[in-house]
Amino acid sequence: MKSYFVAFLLLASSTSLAGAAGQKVDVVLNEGCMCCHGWISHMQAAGYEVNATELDYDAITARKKQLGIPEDAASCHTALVGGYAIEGHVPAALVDRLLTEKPDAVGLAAPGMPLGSPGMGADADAQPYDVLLIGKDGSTKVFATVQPDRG
Ligand SMILES: [Cu+2]
Repeated sequence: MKSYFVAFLLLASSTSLAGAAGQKVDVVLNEGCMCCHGWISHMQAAGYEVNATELDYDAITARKKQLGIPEDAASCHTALVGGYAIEGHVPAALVDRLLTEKPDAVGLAAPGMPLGSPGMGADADAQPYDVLLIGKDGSTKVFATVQPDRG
């Protein structure tokens, strides 16, 4: 029974890596953004290949606008994965889900910088936060409500 369970876990983890393997993530971030680098490490640990470019604030804001990310959904870094925009500290598992489901949409956003989100560190007071699906018309709806890392 025990070995069966371990085999199942190995299968489950290799399956989730297969979803991300070889997927390239292009991310733009502000110079010296520590939480952005935390998110990049999180994505790399999940099997994504990350290419990071440091830009100044205005250039990043312009990139968000160009990609169709609403101002009220904005966060720090902005990424592109498989044709989708990923704004802020979105968990890798939800990026996996997006790439599997392939909705007709701009992408995902974790607005602001939620405590306990990947790259933001654990926080005992962190509250659940919403990851939004951004529509091509600029509308947003909840894609998932995430339980934060409370440490
Ligand atoms: Cu951040």
